[in-house]
Amino acid sequence: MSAADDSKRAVGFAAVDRYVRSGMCVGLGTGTTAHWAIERAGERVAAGDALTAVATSHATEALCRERGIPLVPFAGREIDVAIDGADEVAGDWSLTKGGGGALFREKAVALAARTFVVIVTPEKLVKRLGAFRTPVEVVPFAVEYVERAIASAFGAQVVRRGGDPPFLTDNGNAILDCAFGAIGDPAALDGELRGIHGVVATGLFSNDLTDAVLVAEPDGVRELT
Ligand code: ABF
Repeated sequence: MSAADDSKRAVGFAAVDRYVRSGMCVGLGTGTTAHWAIERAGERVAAGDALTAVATSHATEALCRERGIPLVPFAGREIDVAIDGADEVAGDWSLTKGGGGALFREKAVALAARTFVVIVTPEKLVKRLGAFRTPVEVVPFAVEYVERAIASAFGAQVVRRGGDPPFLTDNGNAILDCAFGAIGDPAALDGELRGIHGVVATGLFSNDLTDAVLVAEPDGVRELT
């Protein structure tokens, strides 16, 4: 296993060990770091824990099934804790998420969870969001219209189709990746973008969503305060 995998494993395991009590319903995220939280949850189930999970993507559903973690529908019951990675974590704990295209369901689960735990490796920590392009999920029927609206409001160089080749999300929607530069007010920008007809969601997570941030440091897992 690579050093990066070791770090991601450590922080994924720590999130489950510190925040998931027996029998909880856990929102499980997408990506290579959240992968290890799923692995740890699978170990807990194998040891007899009656955990259940809500998955944030088809890929996460598949891995949960492989690991024997019972899945419940998103509306099925209260989510006790959600654990997920991020593309950027700003100093105020606002996030850029959705680099893998799962942003809508990730945000739905984070909003519904009593506690939302973010697990990252150190390079994800930034002063302000924006170096990573902001994913914007759009209904395909309106994608050209939304592209023009964003270009008109922020400049033509800001927006490009997400994915190479462009892909559809688990919800059947398109992704636009937007380079806004340093983002001073992620919540305000999220609201402005969602005001464009056709935009379903953005990868901008306001800081009030994040309850804990665990970082895999070389000498162990650090919990930000
Ligand atoms: C998911 O995983 C996405 O929101 C985010 O884009 C991605 C981070 O992936 P990784 O943990 O592999 O860097 O949380």
